[in-house]
Amino acid sequence: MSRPQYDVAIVGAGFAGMYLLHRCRQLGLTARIWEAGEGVGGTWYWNRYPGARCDIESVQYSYQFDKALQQEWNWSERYAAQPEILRYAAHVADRFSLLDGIEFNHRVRSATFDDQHQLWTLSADGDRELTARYCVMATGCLSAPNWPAIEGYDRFDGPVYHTATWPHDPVDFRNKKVAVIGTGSSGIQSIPLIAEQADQLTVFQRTPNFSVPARNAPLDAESIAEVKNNYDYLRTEAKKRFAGFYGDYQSISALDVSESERQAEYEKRWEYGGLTFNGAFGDLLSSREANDTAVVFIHGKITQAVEDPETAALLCPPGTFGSKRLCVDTNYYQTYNRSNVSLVDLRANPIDNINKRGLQAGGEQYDVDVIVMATGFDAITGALLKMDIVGADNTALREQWSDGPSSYFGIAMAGFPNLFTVTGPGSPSVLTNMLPSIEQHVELITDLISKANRQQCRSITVSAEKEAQWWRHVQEVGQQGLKQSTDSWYLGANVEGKARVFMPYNGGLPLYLEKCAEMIANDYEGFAFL
Ligand code: NA7
Repeated sequence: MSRPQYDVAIVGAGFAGMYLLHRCRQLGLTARIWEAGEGVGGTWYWNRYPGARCDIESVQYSYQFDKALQQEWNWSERYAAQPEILRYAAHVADRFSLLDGIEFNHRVRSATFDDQHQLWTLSADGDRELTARYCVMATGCLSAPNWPAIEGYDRFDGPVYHTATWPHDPVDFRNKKVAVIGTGSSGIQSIPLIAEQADQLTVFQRTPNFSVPARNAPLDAESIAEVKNNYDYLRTEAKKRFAGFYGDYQSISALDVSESERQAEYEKRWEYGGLTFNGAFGDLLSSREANDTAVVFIHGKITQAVEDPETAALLCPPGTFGSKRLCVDTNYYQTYNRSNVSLVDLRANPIDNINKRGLQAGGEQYDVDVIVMATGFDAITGALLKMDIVGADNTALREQWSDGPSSYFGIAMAGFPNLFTVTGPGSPSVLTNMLPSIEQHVELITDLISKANRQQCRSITVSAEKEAQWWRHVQEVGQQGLKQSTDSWYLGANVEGKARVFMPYNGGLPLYLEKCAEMIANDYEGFAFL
């Protein structure tokens, strides 16, 4: 087939896929989305576990490409819960008439480049195929669930749920003995709510995480109006921040203030709630000594909150503050004071197996009715590598990335003409507010495609040399600061056998935007239009 069905095939109908479809249409490109789920929303479609909530304030975790949309939508809470985010996604799909461009229940199994005709063929179950000149993977950074290799899932008599693929009907934990495995953000959000319902809850923790209170609350009309009146300014300010969202950030060193000033600053931020705790001092992630002051402060808070000293000690993270994404919770530590909640330390007692009645850890049997896997994701590369992606000259992405990923600006790879990734490895992605980062990538990718079309080109390729240069820079900035010092999903350390490479771009959003602007100003340096 020499003529493709569409200009652009898009995989995924999350926030990236939806904006891609809209932007393609605005630019006069024909586009089609294939989406595995039955509705829009991407990661928010799948992650329906109790307590699932955004950790960035909702007024910032939203699209900005359309001023009217920004003005008309009203968030009800400081941190939107998953159902509200899903309603927002559905509203966007409806408002921009996107649904007729999306085919749901289409899980893409493979994407293959046809060298002769310079087009991509996607295939999904049921022998369905789609051809397009360009293919954009809008598959998300946190969308391939991590199922740890534990023996015996199928032997358990009860249900095993994963937070990342939660059932659509609410799960009833009443009168149930429940095991939760994992204490990352998903565990920390769901544990307090499961504990309120369940008869007994046993939490199996391998590594404790740092968590700060969300201080979530309803948003009043006045504060919404204030944001809306200043949106342009606030969005511009956000782009000047390392993590892409505005807030109260200080650049001074934690070591340049007195002990009492430092405590007062931490205390103020603990009371305010949320991720701006990270902004207390400018060197928390670059100086070990400064970092230790935050560690000691949070350990103190945990020890105050948790009555049993042994449990409190287990909940205190031993490592670096902020080298993993800081969690934001509601009543997490206090939950361990409930008489129906207990904590098992998997470092001392690793899981032996899952069995008919529950699970065994450190030789001890825990009988439960339900198991909840809050074990996270095969992050950033997982969703891409689950598909068979084959580029020019039969090059498989899995082979190209066997020692770890590489990419040009996180959006394209040498050897894979006409293929783009939204927030791929080497993009600021998960280290930033995802929605604005997604929008920026979508605009860059569709501008590239549009330029190729204007020039009547059939292919866009990436220079291997330029990609290698970008990737060296990604690794260089990845080494800066303390983030590398901890095993995390940024490094692929949470998935057995995964290559250890710092995957997101750690240079900060402003530097990334500056580099993008340079590349564009140099006539899209590194890209060739043929
Ligand atoms: P995370 O943050 O990756 O957390 C997963 C948790 O599961 C974490 O505590 C892991 O411990 C634990 N885990 C993973 N594998 C195992 C095994 N084999 N045995 C025991 N425990 C295990 O995922 P989340 O879904 O909570 O959050 C992901 C992001 O979503 C979050 O950062 C926010 O951005 C939103 P470990 O730390 O690996 O020892």
